[in-house]
Amino acid sequence: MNKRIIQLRKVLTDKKLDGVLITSRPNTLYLSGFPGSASTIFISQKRAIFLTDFRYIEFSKERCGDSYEVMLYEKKPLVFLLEQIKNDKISKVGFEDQIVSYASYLEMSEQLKGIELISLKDDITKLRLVKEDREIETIQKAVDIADQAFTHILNYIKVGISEIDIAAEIEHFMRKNGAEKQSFDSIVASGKRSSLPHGHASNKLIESGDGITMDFGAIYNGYCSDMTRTVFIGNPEQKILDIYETVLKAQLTAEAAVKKGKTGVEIDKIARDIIYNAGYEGMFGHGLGHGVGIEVHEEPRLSVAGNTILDNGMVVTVEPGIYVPNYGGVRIEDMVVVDDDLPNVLTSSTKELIIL
Ligand SMILES: [Mn+2]
Repeated sequence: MNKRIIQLRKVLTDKKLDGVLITSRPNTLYLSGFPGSASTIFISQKRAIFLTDFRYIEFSKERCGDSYEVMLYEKKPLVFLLEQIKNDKISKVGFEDQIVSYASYLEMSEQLKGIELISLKDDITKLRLVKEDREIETIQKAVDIADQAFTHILNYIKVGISEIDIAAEIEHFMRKNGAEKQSFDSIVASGKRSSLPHGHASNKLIESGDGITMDFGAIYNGYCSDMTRTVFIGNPEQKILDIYETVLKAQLTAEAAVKKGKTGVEIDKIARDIIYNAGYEGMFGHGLGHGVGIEVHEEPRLSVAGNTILDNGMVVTVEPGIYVPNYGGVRIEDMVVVDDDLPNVLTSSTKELIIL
């Protein structure tokens, strides 16, 4: 954990700040390893203070007591903090302007009297972009749990059960196999509903001929996974199988192009060109992928707005889709680690056409 504090202190130097105040859960978890809510971190060149309330004091000492002065506040954390740092000559403090609500900002300003709050912009996000080996190992475990759930669900899906049955079975399986919880509400969209890119599982029953798009992930040790597969049951129409072939081609081609030095825009365009040239222009209305880590959607983005230059150790999804309104859709999603040449594909579930 010390390494991350050191990195943050470089940000302090670069931005001429006396300290930073971190209050969002993804960033407090990243900087301290403490997974609970109700924590506030203050880091200056001299001090690293971790504030929490009585519910978490013991656990947080265990988690980050080596790197932080772990302190218990009783009422207002920032009033307490100000008291702790009053002799430290702190006047300019960075805060998470892209996350903190306006109401919280006003409260911070009120409570931190005499301190000027400065926008950190994406300084913390940048620290989280490239994953350490240990983080990638943890993410791989989260990915493995989801892969196992996919294998399991193939034996469970049958005509007559509902989308909610499938989502509940996936989630139950993941929890029983090591997941803290799911990364997000599972998407199960079948038949015509599969044209909804983010169709949450409904009461719709699975019918013969349906395509079933399942998008889900597990959280393991604070890190997320995210995968999507579309499978078919009975005798699907040739038209949807052709769509599957196009999405698979786009997925494989774009995935193989992910490497250090490319931008998200470039990778997105590879998949988009394949899909549009096959006659599905306008039917791939989302970005190709996104970073995954402590948050299931984080930087960098693989999309028309993804200007970050990819670097080794970044973890991203590659998830093209085609959605034909009132007909159906297909999406295939893997997670990969950016490398010098071919990416390290973390997701191991087959992408070959599956007809149950
Ligand atoms: Mn995703």
